Amino acid sequence: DGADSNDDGSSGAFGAAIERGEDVPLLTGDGQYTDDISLPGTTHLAIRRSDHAHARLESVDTSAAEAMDGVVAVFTGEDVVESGVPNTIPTAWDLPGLVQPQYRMLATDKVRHEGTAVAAVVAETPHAAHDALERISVEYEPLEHVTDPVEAVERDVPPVHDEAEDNVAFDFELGDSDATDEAFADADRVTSVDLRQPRIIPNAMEPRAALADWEETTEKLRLWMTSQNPHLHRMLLSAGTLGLPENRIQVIAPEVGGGFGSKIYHYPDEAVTAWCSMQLGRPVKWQATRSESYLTDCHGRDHVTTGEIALDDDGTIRGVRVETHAGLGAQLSQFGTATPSYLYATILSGQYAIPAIHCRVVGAFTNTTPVDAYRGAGRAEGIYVIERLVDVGARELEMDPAELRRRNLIQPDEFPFETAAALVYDSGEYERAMDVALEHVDYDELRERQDELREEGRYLGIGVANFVESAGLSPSGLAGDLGAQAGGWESSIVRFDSTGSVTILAGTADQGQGHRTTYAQIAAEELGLSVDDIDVVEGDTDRIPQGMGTYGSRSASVGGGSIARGAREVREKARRIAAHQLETPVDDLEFEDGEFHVTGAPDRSLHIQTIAHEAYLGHDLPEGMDPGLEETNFYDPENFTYPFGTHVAVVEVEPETGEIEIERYVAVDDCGEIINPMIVEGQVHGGIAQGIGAALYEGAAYDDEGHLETRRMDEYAVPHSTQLPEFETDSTVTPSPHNPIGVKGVGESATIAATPTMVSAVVDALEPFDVDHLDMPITPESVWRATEGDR
Ligand code: MCN
Repeated sequence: DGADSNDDGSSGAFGAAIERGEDVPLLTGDGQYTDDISLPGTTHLAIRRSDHAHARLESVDTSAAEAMDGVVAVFTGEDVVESGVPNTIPTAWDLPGLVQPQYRMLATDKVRHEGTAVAAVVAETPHAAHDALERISVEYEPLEHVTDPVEAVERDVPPVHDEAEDNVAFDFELGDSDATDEAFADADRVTSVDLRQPRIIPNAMEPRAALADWEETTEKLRLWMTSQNPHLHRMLLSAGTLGLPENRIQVIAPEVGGGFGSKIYHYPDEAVTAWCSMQLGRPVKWQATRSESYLTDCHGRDHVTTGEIALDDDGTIRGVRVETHAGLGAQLSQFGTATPSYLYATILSGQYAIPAIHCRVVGAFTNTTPVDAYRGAGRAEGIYVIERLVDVGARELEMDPAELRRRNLIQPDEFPFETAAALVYDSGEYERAMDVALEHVDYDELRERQDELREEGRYLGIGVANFVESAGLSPSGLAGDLGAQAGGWESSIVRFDSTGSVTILAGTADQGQGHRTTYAQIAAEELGLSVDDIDVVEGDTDRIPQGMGTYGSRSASVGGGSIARGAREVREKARRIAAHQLETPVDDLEFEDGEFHVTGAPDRSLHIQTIAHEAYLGHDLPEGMDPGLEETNFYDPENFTYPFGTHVAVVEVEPETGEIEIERYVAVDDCGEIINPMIVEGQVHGGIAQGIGAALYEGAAYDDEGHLETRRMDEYAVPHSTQLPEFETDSTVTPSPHNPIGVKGVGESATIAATPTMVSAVVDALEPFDVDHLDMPITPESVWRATEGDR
C-alpha cells in the first residue's frame, strides 16, 4: 500500500531531506569505533600470516617469540585443535554438489593463500605483539599454486583442497539450456564477448578489528567487532567455531567505518581474538593493519566469462547464454557460493524481456584471498555481462545502443514480470527512467556532437547502461530453498517510554548508511512525532534480541518495513487506550500529528506521548490490556525489491596518451518511495565512485609467486575526488508492492550501474578504432594498446 498508508497521522518526516543526525558525533570525534574501546588489562593480538600462496606447513616454532618481553602467549593451529573447540569457520550458503573443505581458525596442515593465519601472539602492547611475529619460525614445503579461476580448473596443478581434485567447488546451472539453444538457432544473428571482471579490494575506511572479553565467572564472551551483522556473527561463532550457546555470546558492533560487504563475514581473525581471550581470561584486542585488510578482507568479483547474445535484425533479443568461471579464493567464505550463483545468474535478464537464458558457473578454488560479496555482489557482475552483451549486439546490428535497449525493455503493464532467469520483478517503469536520463544529456544532440568531433579527430564516448537489481533477499523460505543457512527476515522493537520518547532497536547494523536518521523518519511518520523524539539503537545482541543485519540493500525495505509494522501496532494499541480514556469507540478516533481525537470533536483528544505515560502507569487501561507501549516485530517480506535506473556517462578519450576524461555523469535511480532524498543521493554518489573505480582504476593483482601485488593504498588505485566529475543525479519513483512503505533498496544500485556505464562510454569512444570491448580496469595503457595499430 506504499507510503500513502501513512495518510493517517502523517508528520511529513518520511521523504524529507533531513540532515544525518549521526554525523555530528562522527565528525567531531565522539564516535566510538572498536579500536577506541579499551578495557582494564587489555592485551593485544597480532597474527603471523603465511607469505606463501600454497605450501605444506612443516613446523611452527614459537619459543623465541614466547621469550620476548611483554609477550603473554603464542598459539598455533595445534593449540586451537587441542583446546577442543569445534574450530570451524562455516559456510552459510549450500549449493547442490558443493565441496565444503575444512576451514580452521589457524592453519594446521597447509597454507592455501598468502595471508593465511598461522600463529597468534598475545602481548601487553600492540608493538610487542607485532615485534614477536618476526621471531616465530615457520617452515614450509612450497607447493605449486594457482591464482586464476580458469587455470585452476583446466591446468594440472596440485589441488587447493584434496576434497576437490579439479579445484571445482561447484558447477551451477540456471535456466533452460534447450530453450536457449533453440532461441540461438532461430535468431538472425549471434554475437559474443569474452570478459574478465577483476578482483576488487573492498577498502572500507576502518580496517577490521575485534576486542574480546571472556568473563570466566559467568562464562560469557563479550565481543566488540567491526560487524555488518552482529547476530549473524553470534550465530556463526557460537556452535560451529567456539562451541558456546548463543546466550553466552554478546556481539557488539559499535560505530563501523564502512564495510561494502567485507564486514559481513565470519573470518578466522575475530574468532581467534575471542578464543585467545577464552584461553587467557584477559581482554584481547586485534586491529588489522591496512595491508592485513588488503590481504584478508574478502575480495569481490573475479569472474572470467564468455557471454553470447542471440538477436533478430529488428533488435529483438531472443536469448542469452553465459559461461563463467568464478574465483572463490582458497576457502569458502559464508556467502561466497551464493554471490556468483544465485545472485549473479538470476539477474542476467537485466531490464529486458528475454525469452531464453542459460547460465553455467564453475566455482573454482584458487590460492588467493577468499572472495565474497562486495557492493553490488553478483548483481553487479550479472548486469555488467548483459549490458556489455547489449552493446556488442548493437554494434553487430549497427543500431544505436540506447535504441536496442529501448526495444527490449519490460513494459510497466507487464509487472509482476517473471524472467527466464527465475526472478519475479515487482514493479518498474524502465523506459521512463531511461528517458529522464537521456533527456539530461540531450542524447540525440550528443550523438551529433560526437560525429562532428570525430571529424576533428576527437573521440567522445557516450555510455548508457540500464540496471535492475534484486535487493533484500527474502522471504526466508525462498532463501532456505536456495541453500541459505540464515533467514531473510528482520526484527525490531518500537518502544515508547513513560516520557513519550521512542527508542527503536533494530537488528540491522549501520556502517555509514544513515539508519539512525531514516529509521527515525519512518517511525516519526507512523507515530506523528518529530525525528528528535526518536532514538535508534543497532549493533548489540544483548540489547536487540534478534536480527539479520545490513547487506544486500535490505535495511530500508526489510528493516524499515519491520519498524513501520511495529510502529503501526504500537499506534493501534495507543488508539485503544485513547478510546478507552475518551470513552468513545475505537473507530471514532482520528489520528493526526500524534494526536487521537474524536471525529467531529477536536478538543476531545489525547496525544500519543500522553498515552505512553498512561500505558506505563497502568492505572486506567482497557479491560484485559497489559501495561506498556512497545512491540517486537519480525518481518519476512513476500519477496525481494527491484531497484532500477539508467546511468549515462560522457567521456573523451585521447588515443595518443590513452587518457580518459569524464565530462559528465548522469544517474537516474528508482528506489521506490524515498525515505530521505539526501541520504539516497549520498548512497548514489558513493556507489558511482566505486563503480567508476572498478571500471577505470581498481583491480587486485597477484604476481608469479602468488603474492598480492596490490597490498597498499599506493599500489591499489581507488579514484580520488579530483578524478571524478560532478555527479548529476535524478530519480523516478515506482513504489515496491513488497513492503509496507513502498521502498526499494539503494545502497548498491549506483555501483552496479556505474561500471558498465563507464566501460560502455570508453568503448563507444573507441568505435572508430574497431574496439568492441576492453577489460577492466581500463587504464590509459590498455586504451593506448587497443588503438595502437590505428594510430
Ligand atoms: N534509503 C532511503 N530510501 C529508499 C531506500 C534507502 O532513504 N528508498 C536509505 C536507507 O534508509 C538507508 C540507506 O538509504 O539509510 C541505504 O539503504 P538500503 O538500500 O536499504 O541499504 P542498507 O542500509 O541495507 O545498506 C547496505 C548497502 C550495501 S549492501 C553496501 S555494500 C553499502 C551500502 O549499503 N555499503 C556502504 N552503502 C554504504 N554506505 C556507506 N557509507 N558505507 C558502506 O560500507
